[in-house]
Amino acid sequence: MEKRIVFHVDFDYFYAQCEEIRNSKIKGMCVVVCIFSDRGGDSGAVATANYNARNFGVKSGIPIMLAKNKLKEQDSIFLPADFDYYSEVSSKAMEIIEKYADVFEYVGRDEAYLDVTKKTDGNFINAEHLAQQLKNDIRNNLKLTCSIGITPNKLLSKIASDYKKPDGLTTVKSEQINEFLSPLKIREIPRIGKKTEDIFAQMNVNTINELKKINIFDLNKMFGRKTGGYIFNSSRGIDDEMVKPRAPTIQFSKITTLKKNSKELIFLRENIEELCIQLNKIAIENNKMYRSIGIQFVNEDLTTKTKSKMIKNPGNNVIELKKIVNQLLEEALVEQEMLVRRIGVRISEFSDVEGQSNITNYF
Ligand code: TTP
Ligand code: CA
Repeated sequence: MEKRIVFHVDFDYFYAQCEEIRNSKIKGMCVVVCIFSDRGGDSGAVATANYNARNFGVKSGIPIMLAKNKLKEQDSIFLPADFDYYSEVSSKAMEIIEKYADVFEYVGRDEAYLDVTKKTDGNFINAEHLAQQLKNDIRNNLKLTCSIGITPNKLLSKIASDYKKPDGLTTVKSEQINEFLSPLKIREIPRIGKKTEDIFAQMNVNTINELKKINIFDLNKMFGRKTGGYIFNSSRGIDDEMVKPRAPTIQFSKITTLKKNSKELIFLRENIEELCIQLNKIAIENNKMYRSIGIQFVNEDLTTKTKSKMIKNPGNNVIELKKIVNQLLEEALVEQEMLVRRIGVRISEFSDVEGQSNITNYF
């Protein structure tokens, strides 16, 4: 395969950094973004935290209560996650980043792959300059920092972007692959989770260098050919997967927690119609017409139910939106046994209102 240069761009402590951008006063504090379970009080989990908070052992997934305990002596702030706002920051950043790529592959709100082989003439020095420009660009425009891995493939770039965080830039050229990978923990290989790590730990295999000593036949025997082959290749930094053009799916949504859990049509209708008004306003402000309309229930046990519909002609008329949403609501309530805790509306499949363009919101 021809030599390539691939970037993996990953935004640092993303949700918490977005909060710092919005309010620079909290920057020196321990910032913890929480997903409250809407049972009131402190029940729920930490989505992410800034590096100040991480120093005290606060990280994604731990209970909010535990995080509060770890930070009780610190200057700290606990904020509820604001996904609409993070999506807005993400979409602005992605719009900038996209311009630096020959091929741009959106992965999620805070990461993307870029093939930059042509743009850099396959030269790593040019690639480092390009990556530095990209970092400056999003810092100057959005005050957002990211970490970038620059290597010959997606696998290595993903590992490299994580190597020096936050605000990192890590280059691994073909001739450096061995030296770079050897000392790393096998867990650094994407998709190797705790279970696989434990299996290898029992065999006294902890680093990638040690992993490389296991031959392909044994790996295949342990994990099957597909995973065995993946582990064998990954530990040698081999990955042929191309950067595939992929843009973020654009959609707007609004969701609300109901004052009381309910499955009563009239009560739910009142709430969802209010969301329709807010959502349609956003479409109009962004000069967008939409073709797909969907609703979502989050039930009392936190399971979800969705219903959606495509309309014939794109539109952004609030009366039409309410009409379709009401139909969907009635359909969703047939055979609905559980009470609904949160209710939401989503619109997508956009086209520009004539003469206008530029979308700045997606998630
Ligand atoms: P990550 O990229 O894993 O983490 P991060 O951006 O917060 O930190 P860093 O890259 O500097 O290590 O996840 C991206 C976002 O996804 C994160 O800001 C919050 C969210 N998230 C959760 O909501 N729950 C989780 O368990 C994880 C891991 C992430
Ligand atoms: Ca990140």
